[in-house]
Amino acid sequence: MTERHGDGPDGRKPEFKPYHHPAAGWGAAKSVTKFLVQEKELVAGPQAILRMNHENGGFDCPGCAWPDDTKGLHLDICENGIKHVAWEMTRKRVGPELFAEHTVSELRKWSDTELEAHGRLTEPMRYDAGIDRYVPISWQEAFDLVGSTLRGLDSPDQAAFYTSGRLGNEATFLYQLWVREYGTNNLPDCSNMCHEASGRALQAAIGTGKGTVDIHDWEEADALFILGVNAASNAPRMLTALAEAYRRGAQIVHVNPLVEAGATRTIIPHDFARMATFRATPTSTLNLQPRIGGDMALLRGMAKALLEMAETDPEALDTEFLAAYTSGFEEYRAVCQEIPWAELERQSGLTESQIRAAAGVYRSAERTIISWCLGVTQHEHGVDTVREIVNLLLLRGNLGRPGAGPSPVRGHSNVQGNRTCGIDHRPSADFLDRLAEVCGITPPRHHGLDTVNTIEAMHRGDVKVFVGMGGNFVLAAPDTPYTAAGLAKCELTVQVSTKLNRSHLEHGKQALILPCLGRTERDLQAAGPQATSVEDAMSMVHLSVGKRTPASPYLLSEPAIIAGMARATLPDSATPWEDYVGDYDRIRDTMSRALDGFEDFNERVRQPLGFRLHQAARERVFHTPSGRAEFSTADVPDVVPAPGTLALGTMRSHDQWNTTIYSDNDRYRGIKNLRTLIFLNAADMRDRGLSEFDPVDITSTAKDGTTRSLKGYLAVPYDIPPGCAAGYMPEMNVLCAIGDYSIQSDQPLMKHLKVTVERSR
Ligand SMILES: Nc1nc2c(c(=O)[nH]1)N[C@H]1C(S)=C(S)[C@@H](COP(=O)(O)OP(=O)(O)OC[C@H]3O[C@@H](n4cnc5c(=O)[nH]c(N)nc54)[C@H](O)[C@@H]3O)O[C@H]1N2
Ligand SMILES: Nc1nc2c(c(=O)[nH]1)N[C@H]1C(S)=C(S)[C@@H](COP(=O)(O)OP(=O)(O)OC[C@H]3O[C@@H](n4cnc5c(=O)[nH]c(N)nc54)[C@H](O)[C@@H]3O)O[C@H]1N2
Ligand SMILES: [Mo]
Repeated sequence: MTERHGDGPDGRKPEFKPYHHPAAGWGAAKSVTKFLVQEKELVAGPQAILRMNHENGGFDCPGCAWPDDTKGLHLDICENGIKHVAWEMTRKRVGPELFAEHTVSELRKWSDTELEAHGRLTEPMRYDAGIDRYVPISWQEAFDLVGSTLRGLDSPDQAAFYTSGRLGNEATFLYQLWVREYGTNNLPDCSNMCHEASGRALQAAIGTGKGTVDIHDWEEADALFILGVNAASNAPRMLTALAEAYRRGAQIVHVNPLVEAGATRTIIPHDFARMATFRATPTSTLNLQPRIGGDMALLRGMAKALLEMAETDPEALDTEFLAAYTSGFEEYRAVCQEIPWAELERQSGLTESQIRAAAGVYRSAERTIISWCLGVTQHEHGVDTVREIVNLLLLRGNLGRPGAGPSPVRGHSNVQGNRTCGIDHRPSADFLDRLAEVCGITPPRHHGLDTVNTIEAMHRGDVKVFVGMGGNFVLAAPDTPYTAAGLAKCELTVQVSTKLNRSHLEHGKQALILPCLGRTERDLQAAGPQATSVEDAMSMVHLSVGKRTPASPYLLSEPAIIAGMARATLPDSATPWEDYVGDYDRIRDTMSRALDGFEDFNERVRQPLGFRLHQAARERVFHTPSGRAEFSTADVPDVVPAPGTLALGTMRSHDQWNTTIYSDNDRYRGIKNLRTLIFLNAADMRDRGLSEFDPVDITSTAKDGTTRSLKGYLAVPYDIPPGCAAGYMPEMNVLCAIGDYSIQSDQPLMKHLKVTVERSR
């Protein structure tokens, strides 16, 4: 399963040439054109793209969760959003013929890129073990198989229902309703690997699981701190916000072991004059390169420096805010004073003067936003670090006022909406009470399984049915062979998907592939064409309308597939499944009664830009035990690698969407034709006697002492702090042991694997 890219049999030579151009701009335009030609979408592609992110009537970009611009400009689309849309719109098809030609064992030998490159799935398929092939099955038979298998289990807790963050709000609501009416809270989701730490930290500190700022706040901030985000590749529309911030004189501090392209300069997509003259705008005023996991020490050091300033500078702290709205400030001040600078330097990998410089920027700004992504969350101490972000914001009252606050960069386009609409393996009692009252069901009260625990339960034989609503579970999850073996033990695995992927091939004893409509496609139901809603990373909820002819006449919408499975599982259900599918307004009516903040949902979601979900913390009302924003006093963790070992972070290349690999190139990092690589500091290369592209074996050691290896990866010298290394997900998930998850968030430690690297023998 650990395939090799780039340096493989096709003989294309890997290349590495550091990138010195601005992010976005013409390189991006060229790359898009090439991609559209490859997908044979040169005509339809651009037309569809012009409909993307339009208020009223367009569809939401299925790429990232960055909010749409607010000025009526619709050209602020990005290279990677276009690739993502074109990927869904491809003319290529995977029908029953392909499955008739190839056994599953044969398909397993294909690379992940090849699997998806064959195009869109067209019909429901069932695995036939006798001939090791997928064969066509009717929708009704497929639903009946799901229903009878689920009804045959000893307990509803023997099934787990995964969600990938693409699912629209209406389908999400129906999905969790089905699962809870059936009787379990086993709702693992991609968020368990993504921003679980952010949700838990923000909930504990300020009583909301989300960031509190919106896009207008980004336009008003005078300091932006961006931690652990590769903006140019993963949230490209953020580049526009950064460039605009730079032009109005804001300070922009990037904190990342790598200096990513988005932390240098960019060409703003809608700024034609500048595009035409190749004039770039800087997107950074300061870059800090901490060691992997060093963010918390940096943040604590900034707080320490600020508290020192406050001894002589009465304006350094917002003392009124601290007194009126927070709890635990004195304890926090004490831990900041106690920790010596030498320890902060050692743990952050930065010097005292660098940390003080960052604190100076923070002190000089009236309005500060701190933004972060996976570089902060996928660590043992991810929750503590996000809480430290809040601590720092609280010191200067940077919360609940314009231009200030915490702003996590969410991943999938609707991952935030999934949580809001009920995908949570630890639902609150209030949420369940209301669901019970409004929907007339008796939801289970005990907590369910998250991603890691679902995999463990498969191995114990406690989970026997797995349903994946989108995503590519086997590759996204840690410990790839272990996860595959868990799926293989299941009685039934069901994947609702748009394209063929590895999770269809690593399946249970029985298996179904259920193909669904994509977001760009027309969704016609009894009451006419339907729209679904999504929530962006800044809590704006708006409608998304697909217009294209579906990839195949046999596709069903996600709500229809969920309702079909639900009806077959719960024949006596009082839930009006068919009515809901006939007209999504009816789902929204129920949601408006069952969910906080969704009053008059149908009406408000039809406003031109949708609506923002109400958040008490934005008004300085904190739903925490103390009724105040709470400081935390966690210790700065020890993240310094043991002698001879390195801290390895896994990340995305520029040319990939999570488990979807478009090509073996990573333009902004200067890499061509290579994914099986490891970026290393020059000193660490020298210590090991390595030169560029020398093959190395990488061995990780898990918390339980077990080891896992990848062999023959190529070493690439890179500007990364000593003791740190980086490489690509999902290939490197082979190195991430199932037991290596954070005790704070249960998130796999995908940004901090403990490895040794040595020349391949
Ligand atoms: N084109 C595209 N867009 C995407 C995605 C995609 O795959 N492709 N994925 C989407 C999803 S689901 C998500 S969650 C987001 C992910 O967006 P990102 O969080 O940007 O994703 P990664 O590629 O994992 O990059 C993590 C960044 O953190 C840095 N980093 C690693 N370790 C540390 C550390 O200890 N401290 C700090 N400060 N930084 C560190 C890495 O150098 C890298 O720049 O993007 C979303 N958008
Ligand atoms: N090592 C390592 N591992 C990681 C990470 C990391 O940084 N490092 N990041 C983690 C993160 S942040 C995340 S979010 C997960 C991502 O985990 P997932 O969400 O599970 O994975 P994706 O690659 O986004 O899923 C791609 C598949 O979704 C299906 N799909 C696409 N569009 C649709 C649609 O509209 N409907 C349906 N039903 N299916 C669709 C297609 O079949 C496609 O093959 O990976 C995690 N894994
Ligand atoms: Mo994510």
